Amino acid sequence: MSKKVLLMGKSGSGKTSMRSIIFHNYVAKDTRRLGATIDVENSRVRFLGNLVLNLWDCGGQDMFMENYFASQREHIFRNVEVLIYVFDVESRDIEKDMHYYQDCLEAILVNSKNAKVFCLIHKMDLVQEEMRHRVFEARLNELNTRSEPVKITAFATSIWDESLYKAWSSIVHSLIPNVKLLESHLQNFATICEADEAVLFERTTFLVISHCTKMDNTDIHRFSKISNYIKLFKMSCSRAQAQFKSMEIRQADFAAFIDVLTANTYVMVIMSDLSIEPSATKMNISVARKHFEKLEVSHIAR
Ligand SMILES: Nc1nc2c(ncn2[C@@H]2O[C@H](COP(=O)(O)OP(=O)(O)OP(=O)(O)O)[C@@H](O)[C@H]2O)c(=O)[nH]1
Ligand SMILES: [Mg+2]
Repeated sequence: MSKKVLLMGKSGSGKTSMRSIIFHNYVAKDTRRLGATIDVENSRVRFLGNLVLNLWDCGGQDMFMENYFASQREHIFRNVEVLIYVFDVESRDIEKDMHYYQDCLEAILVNSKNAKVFCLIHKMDLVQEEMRHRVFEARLNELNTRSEPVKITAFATSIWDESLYKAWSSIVHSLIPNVKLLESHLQNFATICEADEAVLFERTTFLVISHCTKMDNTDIHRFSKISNYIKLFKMSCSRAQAQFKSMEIRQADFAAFIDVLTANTYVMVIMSDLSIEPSATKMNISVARKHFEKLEVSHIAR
């Protein structure tokens, strides 16, 4: 099952950078070497079970954009599941960006009317920290108005922090069929383990697929931070010719376990009841593997 994901936005807005970081193991500074994308670069990324993301990274230079709306219109805009439109927050020609964006929505409405639309206000690191919220809200308001009648989901992102993982986890989440079923099984698993929290990550990207939480936690960005840190750690391991398999962290008030769950996922289990032996938690993860493998193959990837 292949899902077409269009990545669009003006040249230099950061599309190939984010794709390279999330799906091709780049670190942020490597993206400075990227050249402009010529026409469309297609990449297929295997996800859960049979789910394959078919990413269309569309070069944003004017001559390519004009082509997408004219001679390549149907080819580009049909069968789209998700449109991700990337805006450079520092762009000096917002009117032109909006003009292309609206042309794009128009083409989507005709050719893929059920496509979900995500807007990323990108390069947020270039905006002063105390201004970010205000700048984002203003852009979001304008985008909501300009997108009518399409309902959009927007994120403030930067390749220099975990915000990129938050946005892409949400995008990927929207593409997984039967994600609610997966969530309910993860919930059961957490209850059986007596865990405070259980999180499912995709194995290569470390994007969050599903999570369940028993208690309030003050850091709402914790999952995307973990995605970011573990992905970087995995990459350091492979540079040292080692392979990341699992991790256990023990503090005075909690223990965290990260381990392989299925061929496509890792699970993280957070325990605050430290009277529960670590070996019991590891055993629970181990016996859950078969169940989640089956679930993934038979239900999730349908
Ligand atoms: N400061 C900052 N720079 C970024 C960010 N994301 C990407 N960049 C930089 O922006 C430049 C252009 O990025 P690309 O990813 O090549 O842009 P693109 O949207 O693919 O451009 P086209 O292929 O021409 O459409 C690179 O030098 C990146 O390092 C970000 O979040 N913050
Ligand atoms: Mg590019």
